[in-house]
Amino acid sequence: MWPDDFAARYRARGYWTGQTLDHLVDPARSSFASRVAVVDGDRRITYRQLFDRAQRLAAGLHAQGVRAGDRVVVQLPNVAEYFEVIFALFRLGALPVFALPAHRSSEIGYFCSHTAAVAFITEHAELAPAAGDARVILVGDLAGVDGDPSVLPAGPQSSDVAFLQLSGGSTGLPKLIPRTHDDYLYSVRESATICGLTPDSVYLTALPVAHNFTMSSPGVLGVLHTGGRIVLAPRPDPATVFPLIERERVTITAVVPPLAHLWLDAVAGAAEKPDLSSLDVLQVGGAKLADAVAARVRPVLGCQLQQVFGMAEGLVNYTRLDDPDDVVLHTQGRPISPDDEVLIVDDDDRPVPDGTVGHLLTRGPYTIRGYWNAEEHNRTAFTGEGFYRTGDLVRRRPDGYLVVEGRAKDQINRGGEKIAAEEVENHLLTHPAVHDVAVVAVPDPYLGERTCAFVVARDGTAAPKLSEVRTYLRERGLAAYKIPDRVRVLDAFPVTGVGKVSRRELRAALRATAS
Ligand code: J2J
Repeated sequence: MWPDDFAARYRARGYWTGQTLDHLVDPARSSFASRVAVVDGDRRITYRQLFDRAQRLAAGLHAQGVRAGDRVVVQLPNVAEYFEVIFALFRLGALPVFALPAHRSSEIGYFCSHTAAVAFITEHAELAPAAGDARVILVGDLAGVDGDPSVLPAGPQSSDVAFLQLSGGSTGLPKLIPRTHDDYLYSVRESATICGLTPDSVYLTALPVAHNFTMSSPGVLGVLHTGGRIVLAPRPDPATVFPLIERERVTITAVVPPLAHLWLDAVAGAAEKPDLSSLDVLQVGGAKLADAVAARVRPVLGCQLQQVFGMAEGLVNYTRLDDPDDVVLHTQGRPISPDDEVLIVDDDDRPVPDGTVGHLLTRGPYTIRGYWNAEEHNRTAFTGEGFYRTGDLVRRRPDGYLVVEGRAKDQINRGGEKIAAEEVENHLLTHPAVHDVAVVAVPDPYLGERTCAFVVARDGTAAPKLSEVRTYLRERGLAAYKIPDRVRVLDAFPVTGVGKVSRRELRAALRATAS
């Protein structure tokens, strides 16, 4: 948590207002209670209906024993129930732990046990065994969880942790990110302003709704804060999304670079063009957007591009809607807050001049000071002064805008989906024929990066082939996006001067054999 003097400053400057997330849908707060908040297929749910249902669900969960501070692993696709669940949990002061729909027994088992979760809410009955002691509630059974809201105890404090978000991670086990009501709401409110949201905004949720980008930049919470409307897309493919944009007159949506690419190609190649005339803003973030793709957004889609460089740990950078093309097409934006402190440093933590690539460190009013229950990891993930080491390599232009130039963390960014090399390596090390393994990123024209596992076989055994590796990891319950795209067998790994596996040399070897 933030030291007292920082917390006092963030309150004094009006960043932390004392509000809690459950108030976003409170009809008493707003003039838009009768307006539609969420569209899910044929279902149209007003703010008041969402609020009432969340209250009743909160009471039902309370009757089942869910209490303030309890953890509840939430794994829901883009469905209306997601909102009922999170606002019920916010009301109770219980902490959603946001799993992704793609997560399987390995991840779910870890989230449930690591957080000692009391419940696991999912649409995947087959994942129930992974939940351990947590009570499993299937999405179809949620309607039956109901109670009388008048018996609910008082809600949470704004300085409390509101939920645990997932870190992209670079270590063996995923880290959990504790975000408070105060800090998250600040980023949501400012994001809504920066992204020009109004009560007439219609936001299409194309990415998974629980991802930090979709949730808060400005995302679904930004829309609810402003009184706009959320349209849930079950899938992000053009055939699903374009008719929804047309029908619901969507004004803003958020995608990762490969999706931007796909949508652009679909529109450019369509004999009969979809009507995307309502779309004002296409936000692209999660991974580096290629200049060539950025340049096509306005000519092909007829809308404004906004680049978003954010992280679930906090700091979010945006290009602004009135920025010149030079900024929008070639930078990843600048921070939300005047109190976002950004340091760009060399390998010894010494600041580098503007224009020089260095490690991005940051602290501020909505950036965490530590992961949840991870004291040892926190000692290296944060500086002594509380700056978060993002692991990103960036350059700051004289105008203050950031350009992402690469990454120092052992992570693969597969089209916006983050994979911790060590997590996959640890799974593969349990394979009987694997002596050693290193998972690295391979450049890919569509996804930006894919993964390659370099394997050294155990003496006297044949190294597993790609198909075996894939089956093995799937059976271990790893999410599909983390399963390597390629496997390379080596006799030994190249090592650095200090005896560590040289990922740089492995990547270079891949490039050499690819050309
Ligand atoms: C290059 N790399 C980027 C970008 C994120 C808004 C938008 C995205 C996220 C997100 C988010 C990038 N160009 N435009 O939480 O609120 C890489 C960086 C960063 C990591 C964070 C949000 N945008 N990245 O992607 O927690 O490496 O958050 O540190 O999933 O994604 O990943 P994540």
